[in-house]
Amino acid sequence: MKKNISKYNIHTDKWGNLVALEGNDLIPFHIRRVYYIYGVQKGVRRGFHSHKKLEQVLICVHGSVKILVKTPDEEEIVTLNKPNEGLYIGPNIWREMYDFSEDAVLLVLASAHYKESDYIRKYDDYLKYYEKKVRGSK
Ligand code: T46
Repeated sequence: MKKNISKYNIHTDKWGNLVALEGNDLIPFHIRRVYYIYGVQKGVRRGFHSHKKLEQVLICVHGSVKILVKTPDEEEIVTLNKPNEGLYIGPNIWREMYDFSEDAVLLVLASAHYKESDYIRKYDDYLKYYEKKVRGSK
């Protein structure tokens, strides 16, 4: 599964903390879009899709959230609750985000502009796409 968790350096001084992220370096792609999700109500589950090409790094800069990442072969639940920890999610991985704390702010760095045609939003379509494009190309 093309995903991994990175810990970023925190610059701490008497004035507080600073985390710096640079594209093509700590973030393994050129950052073309930044968005953030917050104010998610208790019990809400988001995501339910995969991307054909998009690469992203998810950082919960405040609060906590759980991320389910899965392929037809494996699945894992990652808890993000540190502002210096990023979860990289590559293409062709199904994701769901849930258990947002009330104060959660989920920051996302993305490798491309928003493009609906890059999404696969139905799980059945994802399974078919995965068989054909991912397994089929191995
Ligand atoms: C992902 C997870 C982690 C835009 O207009 N521009 C944007 O850049 C994004 C991300 C969304 N939108 C619109 C599209 C929908 O009308 O905002 C609405 C909510 O988007 P969506 O339902 O896709 O949100 P999530 O939380 O399910 O998923 C988002 C990202 O879309 C997705 O790429 O991996 O966060």
